[in-house]
Amino acid sequence: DSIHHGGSRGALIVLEGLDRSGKTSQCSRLVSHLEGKGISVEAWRFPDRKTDIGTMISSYLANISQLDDQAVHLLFSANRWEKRLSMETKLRSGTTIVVDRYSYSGVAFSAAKGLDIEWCKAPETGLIAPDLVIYLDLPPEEAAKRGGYGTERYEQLEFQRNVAQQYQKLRDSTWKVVDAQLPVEDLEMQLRKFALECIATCQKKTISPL
Ligand code: DGP
Ligand code: NA
Ligand code: NA
Repeated sequence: DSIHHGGSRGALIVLEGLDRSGKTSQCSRLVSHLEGKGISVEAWRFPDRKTDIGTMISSYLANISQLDDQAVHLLFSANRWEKRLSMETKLRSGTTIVVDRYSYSGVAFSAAKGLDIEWCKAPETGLIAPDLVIYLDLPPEEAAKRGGYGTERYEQLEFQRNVAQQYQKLRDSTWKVVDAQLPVEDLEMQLRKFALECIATCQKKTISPL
């Protein structure tokens, strides 16, 4: 079921974790490091709030608009779908993409509201499968201590506990689970190692769908 036509390609590297697990800063550190090595790489994030769908998501997260749980789930998914083709084009052209959140956030955050987990996974089917998933593991209590949460909808301890449980269900043996309580530099070194290994080996693998 391959959608790859040969040649060297970039890797799709996904960072996942609870809010305040340090993903965003680790993503930019990793991208800077890879750039410094002369690797063609881009930093992406989901939700991508710059699109029309992303604007709807953003106002939902800010509690400016209210939406049905199922409707917003599908908006988050559509926000990944609207970027799928450009993602594939980038990867094929040899550019590695480091993405801050992906389908696993989609499933974990919606399932944490009580939506059926299989229903949550369904609209993600067919998106590009990551070559590497790195999970920044942080107890929700520790995340809450990190200067407190912001004001966005999901940034509450009880909800984040539930999200952590959903992530546990999604994890498989291919995920690299890293201790987000390590000093940032140590974390950074681990991420570099995993990313470089992935970039070197993914050349032999096809780009395939989730
Ligand atoms: P961020 O911009 O990474 O802080 O993400 C915004 C919030 O939205 C954060 O609490 C995680 C949540 N989120 C990210 N992706 C999804 C998704 O696909 N579905 C749902 N329900 N929530 C998501
Ligand atoms: Na957030
Ligand atoms: Na973030």
